[in-house]
Amino acid sequence: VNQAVVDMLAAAGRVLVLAHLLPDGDALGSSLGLRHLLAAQGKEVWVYSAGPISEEYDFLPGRELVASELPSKDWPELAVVLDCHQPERTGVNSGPYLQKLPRVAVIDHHQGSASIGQAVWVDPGFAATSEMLAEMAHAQGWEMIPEAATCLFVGLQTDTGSFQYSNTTPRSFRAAACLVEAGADVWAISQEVYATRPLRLRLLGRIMDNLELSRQGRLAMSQVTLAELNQVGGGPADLEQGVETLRLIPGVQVSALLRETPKGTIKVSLRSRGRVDVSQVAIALGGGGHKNAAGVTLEGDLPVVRQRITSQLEKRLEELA
Ligand SMILES: [Mn+2]
Repeated sequence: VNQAVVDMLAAAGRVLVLAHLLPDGDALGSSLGLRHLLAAQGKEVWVYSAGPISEEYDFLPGRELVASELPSKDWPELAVVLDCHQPERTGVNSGPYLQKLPRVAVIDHHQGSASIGQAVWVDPGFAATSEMLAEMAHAQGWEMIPEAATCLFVGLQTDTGSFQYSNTTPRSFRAAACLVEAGADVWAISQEVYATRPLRLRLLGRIMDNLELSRQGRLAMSQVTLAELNQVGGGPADLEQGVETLRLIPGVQVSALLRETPKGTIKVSLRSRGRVDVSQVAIALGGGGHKNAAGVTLEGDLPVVRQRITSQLEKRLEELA
């Protein structure tokens, strides 16, 4: 636990909490979890998220409190940036807003160094930002109300793939145990988070139709065009399952899913199992992530980007051989 962050949180009465755009379970779970922890201490908390939020997280306690507008500039005494450490990842407006605040704290488990913050706690050894918050709350003896426990559990559960990914450690299970003790209802949460939606299965069908296995089945590549996405309906969050499923194919060491965005860019989601570090590929191209899960957005036509990514990933596989 980072003492500078703890001190900054203790000193602030009005706190702005924000995470990265297109929030996943950990971004939202850690934001709302921290909100509940601080509110239980009598602090005023503003949770901000600029863009659309996937409806599967509608059940999170306090979801209705997430504002799509920033508080007036003199409102927060402190902003806490969660699950990312670059201000621009929190949105177009919040980036410049954060630069003007006197105090910013960062709590994140992604690799890299923070470009903002007077108190920075970035540790890729944690499976989730929610795990960091659970551990901090425990260490500080903060009251873990059931609402906070639920939100943090969702963050920990989703970022560990239900405690299946290699980022899952004894510490993750200890944090999970504390959260369940404090009132996180595992079955109720799992039903919400892992509900099977027909739309997602249809998209999964497209992804499997477009699947290409190469390098003796070690590399899995697939794509979704904007036309296919529009035809089936749904948004980026509906593709998550597909991204993960590619990696689960027996023998696959590295997988990539490419998707055309409405802006004309290509969003590349990379996954690996074992030794291949896909974050190196993503960072080299201007993206980010973890060893086994990373991503990058690139300009260019789908076939060109696909070729570029394929050759990068093949190179990584050859280096290991
Ligand atoms: Mn995370």
